[in-house]
Amino acid sequence: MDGGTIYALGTPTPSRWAPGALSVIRLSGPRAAEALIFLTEPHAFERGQSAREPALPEPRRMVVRTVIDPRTLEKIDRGLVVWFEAPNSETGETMAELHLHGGRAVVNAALAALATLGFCRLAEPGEFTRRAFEHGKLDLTQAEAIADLVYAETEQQRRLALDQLDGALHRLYEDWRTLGLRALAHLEAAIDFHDEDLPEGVDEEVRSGITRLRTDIADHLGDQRGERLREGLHIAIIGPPNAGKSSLLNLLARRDAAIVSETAGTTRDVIEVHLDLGGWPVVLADTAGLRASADSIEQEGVRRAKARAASAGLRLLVLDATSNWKKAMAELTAPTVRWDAQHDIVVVNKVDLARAEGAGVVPLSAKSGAGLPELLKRIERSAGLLMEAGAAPPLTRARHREALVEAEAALGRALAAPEVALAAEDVRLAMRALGRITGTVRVEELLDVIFRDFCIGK
Ligand SMILES: Nc1nc2c(ncn2[C@@H]2O[C@H](COP(=O)(O)OP(=O)(O)OP(=O)(O)O)[C@@H](O)[C@H]2O)c(=O)[nH]1
Ligand SMILES: [Mg+2]
Repeated sequence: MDGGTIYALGTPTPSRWAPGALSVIRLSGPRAAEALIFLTEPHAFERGQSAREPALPEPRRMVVRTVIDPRTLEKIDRGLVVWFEAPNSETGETMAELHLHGGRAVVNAALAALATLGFCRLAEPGEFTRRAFEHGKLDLTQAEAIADLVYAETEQQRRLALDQLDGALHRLYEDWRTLGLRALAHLEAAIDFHDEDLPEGVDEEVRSGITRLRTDIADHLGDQRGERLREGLHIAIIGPPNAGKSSLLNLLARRDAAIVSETAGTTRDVIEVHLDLGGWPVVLADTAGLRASADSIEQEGVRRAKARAASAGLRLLVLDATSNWKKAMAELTAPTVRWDAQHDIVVVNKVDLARAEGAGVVPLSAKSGAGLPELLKRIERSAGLLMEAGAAPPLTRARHREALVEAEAALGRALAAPEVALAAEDVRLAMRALGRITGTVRVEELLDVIFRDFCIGK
């Protein structure tokens, strides 16, 4: 990659069946404004350089122009164009945009016209965002937030991505780094001033600062909200055979995702569907009925059901109203399966056949749909409690987690270090790990991976 002028279609590639009303082509780089002149001023390209000055509209002001092929002077489309002067643009470079009609022929002709100029090239995936990072317009967490925003499917995912784009995570990690660097400065001062006899261990005040920082990082690591929001909250439907678990999955998914039958022990594998429940992204899993069985396949199903119950963020225990469901409830919750009384939900199904009352349980008929609104409300409430708790921005990526684990361990070593010089080295390592998250330290090897994440229409 070089610092030349690049261009790309910023909107999805129009297909024959679904052209868009609009397509936007973006340019970035030193000759972006020049390219704009050549595509909008007849004969400017032949005249060359001298055409630069007069024809440019005011920066940041959209104007209507006929877009032409600079060599043949063939008209391509009429659209809106705008340009931005460096460094006041998204990438920090001179940028231009062509807002054209969204047909395939229009877009192809405009892209071909740009290619004939000879001094700009198609951008690599993610190159615009990469340039914004390189010019200090974004840090790495914000660059990742752009990808998250583009891929956000639910309201809550969108909010999380937007907070991160606004710099919520950047501020958190940079504040920590500032605290760590301050502690490091103290440690280094101690080393410098005690040339001959180094003080043993770390000064009490610095020690408590490092301890607090380490605790904050550990708390942040224990917080699963962000990952749940990006990947979806895992909800496991569990319960005895034949209670209506698969029926409930199908009801929530609004399709026949799982087989329903009166034969107890129908479901064996874990069946997953992805849903949006009240703005929360959810991965809902139907599981095998929990019972002792001689059938080895069913035993494996029960093992998987328990494993899923243990790993899920939220559990729906489905019981059969026509059975002794209170007894089943007592038997099936902890220790048989993991149970979190504050968030997990007991559903008593088949209330069209038998009445069911009990504190906190949700009566339901998966057959008629009665009770579904109340169940949805309860799921949304639990999901909200699980994901919203706490004001600090949540951890969102495995990449961040890795660096934070490293930082936390290094701070732990610093606290146990027998000598100030060793402690300082560990604090320095911890700060380097934090710096890797935001991109404050050299991160070349990370960049390609991160920026490849988002490339619309590719
Ligand atoms: N009357 C009535 N029947 C229901 C209701 N929900 C499910 N059933 C019936 O109960 C039987 C079992 O339903 P499933 O959804 O397959 O139950 P399951 O819990 O997935 O069963 P396994 O996979 O065998 O563990 C089927 O015959 C359903 O039609 C309900 O609300 N009312
Ligand atoms: Mg089933």
